[in-house]
Amino acid sequence: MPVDLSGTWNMVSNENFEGYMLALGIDFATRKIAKMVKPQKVIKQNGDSFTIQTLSTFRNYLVQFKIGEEFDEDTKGLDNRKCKSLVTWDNDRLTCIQKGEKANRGWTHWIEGDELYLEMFCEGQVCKQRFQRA
Ligand code: VL7
Repeated sequence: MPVDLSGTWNMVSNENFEGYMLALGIDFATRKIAKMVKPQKVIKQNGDSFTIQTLSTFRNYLVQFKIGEEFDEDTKGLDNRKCKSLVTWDNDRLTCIQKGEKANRGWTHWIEGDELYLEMFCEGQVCKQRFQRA
């Protein structure tokens, strides 16, 4: 039985978001606003089906997928790119590879103690975020 990431989670720390956004080519004005926001993750996990909402006062982002099934991701409102994305369990880490224009792009989520972790990576930059239950 895999872990259950379901719930509403508030961001409590955000490391190297700037480097990650630069790797994605996000413009200065957008980065300035984006780094101020503390997004909330709303995760719904039902067997192999997931919905992950990233909610903030600035922008919202929604992704839905099934484990092991590649899907077309449009990062609309973020860097506006198309990716072929695939999410799998790497032991207890939910891991996504986002194939597209940007090399080595993806993210991984896991739980440690009472906290939800997220690492987002792109072209050598790693952004580390931590969340606590709302
Ligand atoms: C989604 C932002 C930077 C543009 C707005 C930033 C603040 C947040 O894909 C993501 O999460 C995965 C794993 O949980 C599920 O989709 C992260 C936020 C990354 C990238 C681009 C800055 C603009 C608003 C919605």
